[in-house]
Amino acid sequence: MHVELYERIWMWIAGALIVLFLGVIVSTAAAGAIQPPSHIETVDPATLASHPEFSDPKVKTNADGSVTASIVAATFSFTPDPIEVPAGKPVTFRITSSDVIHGFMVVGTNANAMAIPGYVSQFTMTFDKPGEYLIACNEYCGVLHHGMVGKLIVK
Ligand SMILES: [Cu+2]
Repeated sequence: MHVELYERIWMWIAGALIVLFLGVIVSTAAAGAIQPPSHIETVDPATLASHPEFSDPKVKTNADGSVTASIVAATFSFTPDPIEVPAGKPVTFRITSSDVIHGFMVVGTNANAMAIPGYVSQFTMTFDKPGEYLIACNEYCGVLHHGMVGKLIVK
């Protein structure tokens, strides 16, 4: 079978790209780079009820004025709700799930993380504008997913 030179060149380029992309996937997986966003901390989702932090998830004020918000997502709500945080202070969100994968998104901000059973997703951000923000689950989690919302009050 005769294949034109340019056809052959493009076939080799396409083949090389496939090998490159597969190589990137395999190497990042092997290097352990595939993990929940920003944080590697595991927690047993089956024993959250007796966990020192997540059995009673709440907002705690630290000595330096910053705030740590521990949050548990479960079908189909977030605990605590509402979440009250101070304006202008760094808020560290620590989020996990007790059942399936949920999303935690503060609508209109950059706050967005997955709530993954077995892991603690953590990120820190500061809310400068006081007000009420909608928290939405943005990972499909079941029949009432569309109603899985919470409220963040910044004051
Ligand atoms: Cu959901």
